[in-house]
Amino acid sequence: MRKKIVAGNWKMNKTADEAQALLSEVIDMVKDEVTGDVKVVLCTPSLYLASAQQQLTPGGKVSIGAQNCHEKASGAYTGEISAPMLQSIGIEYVILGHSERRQYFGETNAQLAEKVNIALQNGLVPIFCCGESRDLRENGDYIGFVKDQITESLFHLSAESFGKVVIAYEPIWAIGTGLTASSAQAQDMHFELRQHIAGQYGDTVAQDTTILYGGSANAQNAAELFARPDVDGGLIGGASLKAADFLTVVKAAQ
Ligand code: 3PY
Repeated sequence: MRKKIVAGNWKMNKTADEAQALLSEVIDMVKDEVTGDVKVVLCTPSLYLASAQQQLTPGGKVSIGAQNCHEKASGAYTGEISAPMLQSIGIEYVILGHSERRQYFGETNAQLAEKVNIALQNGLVPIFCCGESRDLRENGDYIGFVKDQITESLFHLSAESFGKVVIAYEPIWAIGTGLTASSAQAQDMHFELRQHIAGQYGDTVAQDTTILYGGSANAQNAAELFARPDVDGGLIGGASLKAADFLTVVKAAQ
């Protein structure tokens, strides 16, 4: 079923004490001030996942997510973390294919298909990121490019498995640049992606797919972005690092 989700992507930020304080603040604020039906996911650095998970109140609106996992279940992959490990400490979500992972760690659509598989096999909800570069947006078939990312990493899934995936459209030109897609640009792409999904899985699955917008979404622009019919919430970078800003974004989605 299509859900409203606001996921914070903390990236490689916060010391342990800062992470604990931010998480407590967000949990308290969400408990006291968020009444609507919106799922809040905090994707912390992997080092803090276990303690973050223990800070949660059972049955609350907040869940914890990882920012990546390896495509293999276990083995000699120094420094990596696996989907079974995440599942074993109760983690529910995992971001896969963020453009920073694609750019700095060379992740490919084919590799991401494997990561999606292992995440699903271990009961994790993949937040699958896709998005085009600025050059492509200005000079190329950027819609086709993003559709291909989805085709190559997700369309091997059965409709049932696909239905468990959350998609995050994050134009690379809007990540860490302070530029944001206008709400019309976000809506246009989300609409295109929903059509693409409908072509593969049918209308019901497409309508039920949660598609988040990411890329400098913040307290100022979230309400306008989330008001668009095909934008089901956000994957939030910088604005998830301050509890008050993040809360404003969460409230914009309810
Ligand atoms: C951003 O908001 O810039 C992000 O990359 C979120 O993932």
